[in-house]
Amino acid sequence: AAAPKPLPPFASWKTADAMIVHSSSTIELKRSAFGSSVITPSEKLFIRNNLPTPDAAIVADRDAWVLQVEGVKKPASFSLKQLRAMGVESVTTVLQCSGNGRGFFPSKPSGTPWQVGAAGCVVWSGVPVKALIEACGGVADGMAFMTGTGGEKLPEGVDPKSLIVERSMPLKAFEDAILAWELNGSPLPLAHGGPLRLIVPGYTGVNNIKYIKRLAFTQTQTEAKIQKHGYRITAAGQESSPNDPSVWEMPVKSWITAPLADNGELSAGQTVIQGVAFGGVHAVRLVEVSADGGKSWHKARFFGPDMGKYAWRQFSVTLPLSAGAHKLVSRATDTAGNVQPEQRLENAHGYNNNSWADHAVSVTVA
Ligand code: MSS
Repeated sequence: AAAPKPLPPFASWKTADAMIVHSSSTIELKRSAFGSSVITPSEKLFIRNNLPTPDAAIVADRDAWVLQVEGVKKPASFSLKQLRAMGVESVTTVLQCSGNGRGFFPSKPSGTPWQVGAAGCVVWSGVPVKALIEACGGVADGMAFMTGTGGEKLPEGVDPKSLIVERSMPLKAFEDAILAWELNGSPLPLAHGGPLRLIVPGYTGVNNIKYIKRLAFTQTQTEAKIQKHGYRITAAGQESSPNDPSVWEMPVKSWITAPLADNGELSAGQTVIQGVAFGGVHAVRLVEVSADGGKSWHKARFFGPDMGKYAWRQFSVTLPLSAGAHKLVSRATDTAGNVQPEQRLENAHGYNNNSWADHAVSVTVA
């Protein structure tokens, strides 16, 4: 096997042996490294960058960072220092890449073959977007989308729309959104969007714009390529079209984190099976676990603190495992009644994989 790739310098502070480095801009957490506490330590949070990370100079003077606000009654610019004085809220969310689980698509869509680790459950603190809107006299009439723009410097001589990380989402997304400057109790690291990041609870990773420089309320979706053609659920084998559904709210999902086949030897008897489950914009209500690939199901119990509807819950169930091979799977249901499906939704780019069958763990008991 090839030697594991080293962490890139901007992420050198990550726990190296817990991560899978696909490339310098795509780093996921190993399935064996989620642990049994609800919060993912920042050192274990995955990284996905569509563009090179900005220069660390942008976090040297955090308070000087400027956010431009448009599509409100009174458009204005605010420094991070001013934003801090406008209000504070804290929200725990699952941050999950739209392509998490792409690695399980037999069609091998292009893009990073993430398994389960392009996800974490973390605490963000910052100013509610609602407070910002209020300070700006309200959303201007006729706006249907909230649009965030990443602060990366773009190379000269290329059409900015082809590269810029700019995403639009339905206007209602502002309700629980925050502009965060803190992650898990520390100033937001550059790798995760410091000094300021848009957090849209329940929406897939790409909508959570790092180093945000502009927040706009708009009548239409941005013309940026990452919105128009990227991150859409396109039928397998087809070219993406702006009419395909955009990847926004996350569907209900769960996966087992222990035991794993490579966890050492399992001996026959009572076995604690555990994992994580979440419902996107809805809380997760129920998790069932099967040790026979989905033939019979057992209700799991949630453990640990409930960090709110946008967080994941840790679940566990203790089942007697006999000697031999077992296929462990979990199936979550959210409070809206959505049940994690057996099969993935086939799509050209491998987004939103929440198939319980794809996330099965095969273990052998001695
Ligand atoms: N933002 C910006 N500005 N840039 C970039 O690149 N990316 C995305 C988000 N945001 C970006 C942004 C993605 S795509 C994701 S996932 C996320 O982010 C991640 O995060 P972290 O912190 O983990 O790295 Mo897929 O859907």
